[in-house]
Amino acid sequence: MQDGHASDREVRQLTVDGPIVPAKLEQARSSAVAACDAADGLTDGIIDDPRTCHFSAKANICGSQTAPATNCLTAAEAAAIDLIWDGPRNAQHNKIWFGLDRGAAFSDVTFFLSDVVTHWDTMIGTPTGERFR
Ligand SMILES: [Ca+2]
Repeated sequence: MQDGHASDREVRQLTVDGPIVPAKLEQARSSAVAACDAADGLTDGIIDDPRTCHFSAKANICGSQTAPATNCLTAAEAAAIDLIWDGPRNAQHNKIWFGLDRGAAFSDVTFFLSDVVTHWDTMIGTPTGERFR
């Protein structure tokens, strides 16, 4: 990984080739909500403006002080989740699609992991499964 961003191959290795179990994804999601929920002035389980939430999954790495009691992450898993939240970038590290909002369920973006990640640099997947360059 160079300057904080992963290549197509690295992202694929972190996600598709080594899937993160759903319980860990859900823990990362709820940790992000716990960290950012109150920032909008109302603790209601909803992050009003996810763009203002900069929670990093690295806080959930096993053994760290901020790690959850269960479903903590390896460093590679945390890096992969942060990349999913950040969104895909091309070889020049420019964003080519939006990331997943922190607080949104990872199950909503199965297409994202299976299609977009495997063709990170050249293809963009849409929620309807259409593809275009
Ligand atoms: Ca809130």
